[in-house]
Formats: sequence, C-alpha cells, structure tokens
Amino acid sequence: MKKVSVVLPTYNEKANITSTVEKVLAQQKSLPGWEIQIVVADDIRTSDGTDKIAQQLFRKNSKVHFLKVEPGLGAGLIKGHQFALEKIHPDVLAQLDADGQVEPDVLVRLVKGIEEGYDFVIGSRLMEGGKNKLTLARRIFTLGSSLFCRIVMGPSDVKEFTNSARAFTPQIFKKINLARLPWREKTFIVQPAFLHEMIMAGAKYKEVPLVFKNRLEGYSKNKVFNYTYDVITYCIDVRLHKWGFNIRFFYLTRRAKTFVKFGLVGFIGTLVDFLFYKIFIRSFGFPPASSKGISTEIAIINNFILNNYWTFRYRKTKTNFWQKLGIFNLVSLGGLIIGVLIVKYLHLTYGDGSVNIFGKAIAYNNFYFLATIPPVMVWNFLMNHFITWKHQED
Ligand SMILES: Nc1nc2c(ncn2[C@@H]2O[C@H](COP(=O)(O)OP(=O)(O)O)[C@@H](O)[C@H]2O)c(=O)[nH]1
Ligand SMILES: [Mg+2]
Repeated sequence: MKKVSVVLPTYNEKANITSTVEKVLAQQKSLPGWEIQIVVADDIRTSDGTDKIAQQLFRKNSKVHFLKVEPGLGAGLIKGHQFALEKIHPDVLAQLDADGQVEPDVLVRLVKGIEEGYDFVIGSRLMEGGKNKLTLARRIFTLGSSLFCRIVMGPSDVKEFTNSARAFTPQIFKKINLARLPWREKTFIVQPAFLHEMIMAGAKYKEVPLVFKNRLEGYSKNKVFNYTYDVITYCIDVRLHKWGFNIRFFYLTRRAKTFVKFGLVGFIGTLVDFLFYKIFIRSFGFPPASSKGISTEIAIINNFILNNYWTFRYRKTKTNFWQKLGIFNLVSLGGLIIGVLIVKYLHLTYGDGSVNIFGKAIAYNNFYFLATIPPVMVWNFLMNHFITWKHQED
C-alpha cells in the first residue's frame, strides 16, 4: 500500500475538525492501493478546544496524528509536512483546509496527478470544472490576487495561487528553499510563495479543479487587506530579484506596514479635505479661508478615526479617545506650521516662476506644495508613533 499524508492546519476549528477528518478518510474508497493518514497541525493560539477533539480522534484512530505548531498558517503547513516525513514516511504529501470549505474529493485528483508523474499538483478554483462559491468580495480577491501573481511573479500558466489544496512528492518538497520561503510569517502569503518555490525547485506541475464553498461554522482567519498587501509586495520582491535587485522588499514593507497605512490615511485625508473645501465654497457660499479651516478640521478628525481604529489599532495607550484626539490635533498643527515654513522658504528662495513640462507651464508653487508632503508626513508619523499612540504595556 502506498501512503498519502494529509496535513490539516487548524486554528479554532472545533465545529469542523471531526467532520473534515471523516470526509478526508472517506476518500480512501476512491483511491485503491492508497492509505490516507492525517496530520492535524493545530495552532498554539487555538482556544476553542480543537486540540482536545483532535487528540481524541488521534487516540481512537491510528491514521490520525496530532501536533501543536507555532502561530501562522505557514508554520502549520511546513511543520505538518516535516512531521509527516518523519513519522509517516509517505509516498505523497498533501494538504487541505480543515474547515470543510474545500470539497474533499479534490484529494483524489491531487493524488492521481502525482501518479501520472507530476511532482506538484495544485487545486484550482479558477480552471475549468473548479468553482469558487465565496462572497463576491472574496471572489474578486481570488481573481485579482491570482492574476497579479501570474503577471508579476509567475508562472503565467498557473491560474490559481491562493488556496492550500495541494499535493507533492517528498523529493520535491526536500528540494525547496525553505530559508527563502516566508513560512514563519503570520500571513497566508505561504500559499502563493510555496507555489513559486516549488516551481523554482524544478517541479513538474499541473492544476486540478477544486470546489470551494462558503464557511458553515467558525470564522475565517484570512485578513484580506493584509493578504492583498502581502501578495503585492511579495510578487514585487520576486520580480525585483529576477531583475537582479537583491532588496528584501517583502520583509521591509511588512515591517513598514504601519507607516504605509499611515500614508494611505494621509492620502484619503487630503481627498476629504479638498472635497469639503469645495462643498463649503460651492454649496454654502463660505469664503475660501473659512472653508479651508473647516475642511482641514474634518480631515483631521477623519484621519484620527482611521488611524485610531486601523493604523494603530494594535497599540495599547494610557490616554483615552479624547486625549488622543487632542494630541493628534496638536501634532497636525505642528505639521501645518512645518508645511507653511517650507513653502515660505522655497518661495523666498525661488520666487514665482514656472517650468515647461510637456508643453504645459507648471507654476513653482505646485512643487512647493509637493515638497511639504515627505517632511510633514515623517513629522506626523513620528509624533503619532511616539506620542499619540505610544504603546504602553501594563
Ligand atoms: N495552524 C494554523 N492554521 C490556520 C491558521 N490560519 C488559518 N488556519 C487554518 O487554515 C485553513 C484555512 O483558513 P481560513 O481561516 O478558513 O481561511 P479562508 O478559507 O481563506 O477564509 C483553516 O483550516 C484554518 O483553521 C494559523 O494561523 N495557524
Ligand atoms: Mg476557510
């Protein structure tokens, strides 16, 4: 009998784990000559008792194994496979979600793909016969991120990069560059990154159709904004390396995520400022200076709320909401003064000229405005990082 080990990563899946294990083991009847063994790789942060249930399954059934793993999907999958190699010695390594969203019959197609001589078989919602039954927003994410991966990272003939249903040979798994794969990062980026590393290791690959359903029980741990950010920066990282630029773009931008979010909020704030500036002039007949005063305060409040509940949400502060709003206003006032001083200095130095760009005269004052953005943003970020949302452990 040949053996296939199936890693099921879990993080708070008490309502799903038993039925998923049963359904996966039931695929045995469609895989004559194969024995299915399961590795439940449970996140140490699990708090709903999934581990107790998995341990009971392990005691009752010798085909079920159980291990606790460090936080993150990548750790669950990679540690799960390493455990399988050591304890089960399988002919094929496979992995599926534990939450029942993936129709388990894909396992049969995955294993048959390996039997046909492929090293790496990829479950795909985006090929003929595959289905993605998630919400519209999630379907757009699947399509968009896979398209981005195809174009920027490659390989361009793979249709789906962003789910976990896959099978591969132990030989090819041992060849991949684990040091380069960001499997310890707490993000789902391991899905496209692992696929790419398999290709880099020289895997002969193909896709097989997969049906992905909505979740019935439990909740998704997929943070779609973060995942999109990681997909974009990881693909750019790979592309830069292929072009010979050895910059650790993915890790750098991951560490700088708070700064990037802050910049995005600043950008939205500028649009809000401009929008209200126009509304007060056009609809209420306010003079421009008064309009600017009100629109800027609205933008400040807008930015404060976005930063408080998004950019710096993870920070524990000793100050309350209103104190932080007050400090934020003072910091913004500081930014305003810096901006005015920079424009004043540039105006005194360079005056009122203009430059010709593609036949259009662009006034110097536009550049004075642009020149204020980086220093004001750095000022605002540092002040808010070190004062407004200063992280305080109890
Ligand atoms: N060990 C481990 N498993 C995880 C982690 N995040 C998600 N999973 C599991 O990976 C599978 C897919 O995750 P899920 O939250 O359903 O993401 P979605 O299907 O993209 O919405 C599920 O079986 C989860 O329990 C994690 O951080 N650690
Ligand atoms: Mg899921």
